[in-house]
Amino acid sequence: MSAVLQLDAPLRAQRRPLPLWRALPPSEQGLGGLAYGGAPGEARIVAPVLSEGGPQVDAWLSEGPFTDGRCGRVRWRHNGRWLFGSVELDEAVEGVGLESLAQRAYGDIFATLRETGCSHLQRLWNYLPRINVDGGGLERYRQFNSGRQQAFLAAGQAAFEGAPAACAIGTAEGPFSVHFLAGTDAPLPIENPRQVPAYHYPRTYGPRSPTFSRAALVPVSTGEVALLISGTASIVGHASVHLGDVTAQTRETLTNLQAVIEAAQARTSARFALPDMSCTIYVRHAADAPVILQAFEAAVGAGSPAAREAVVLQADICRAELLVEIEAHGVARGKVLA
Ligand code: 3EB
Repeated sequence: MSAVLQLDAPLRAQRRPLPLWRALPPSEQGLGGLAYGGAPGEARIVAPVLSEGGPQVDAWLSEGPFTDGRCGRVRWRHNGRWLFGSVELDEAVEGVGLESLAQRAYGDIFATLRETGCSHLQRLWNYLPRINVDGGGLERYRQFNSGRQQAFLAAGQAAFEGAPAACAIGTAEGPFSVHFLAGTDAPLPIENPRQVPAYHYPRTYGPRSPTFSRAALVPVSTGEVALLISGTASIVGHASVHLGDVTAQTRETLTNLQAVIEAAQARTSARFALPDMSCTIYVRHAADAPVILQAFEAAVGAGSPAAREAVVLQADICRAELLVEIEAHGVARGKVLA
């Protein structure tokens, strides 16, 4: 296949059960997949899967041929237009804390972007063991934020406006891992008017602010646009709201998702609706899953694609008081507006 064709290669997302995906030959596994409930050797998300369908994969598909490679600790696959990569680091093996770990991981990620020509991050997924635990005077999530922002600045990457869409989730076990989707073209970052941009959170949330935008619009083929929505929680302005009330937190999260979708609508002719999107729901306490799902289904409709395909995971959220976080992605016909 010629390089010209690869530059037009479309990007598609497909969610399917992990056993089905594992049975595919590597040539049909696309760029790669995030394996919720996966095993070592996969881009695994080490979190108990609470949804009925069991472990699932979010596969990111494009046209081959693909090239596989490594850059530092990053393992990647690309086709010249799109790239999916993963880096997993074990603190015990590396012998450094999360701040340095994040700097190493992101340093290798930025080297990968430079080496492959897929220079623009579209979406990042961060998984941190014991995210809310104190790491010697600073919460581990805040240590991660310090290392991440410093790595962005050191690489000359946009650490504030223009930061990529992301999530940062806590796991009980497993390595520190970052998975990422990159491409040759810059996405259009989207903010939520109900929330202070995370990269402008005040110092009370840690010495360096988180580095992410609320969502990204990504042209994925001629006439198709993806909306990639970052992890979204019960935060208004910069404050966590509805402390201790899991139903109210879920509703506020859904209101935030709706607000992000509306903000994105102003920048694209594509029409997005949460009931048609692939959602991942992170639940701090497994016992809360039924009420969270009830509020979620009340919003998207019990029979909707979003309700049928939602992946529910037991995991920690980046602020100790947050009980739920939801992320979503979808594709629709249209263009990103200039
Ligand atoms: C928030 O809105 C909730 O640090 O990359 C959501 C999405 C959150 C991404 C990140 C954190 C991150 O601040 C937490």
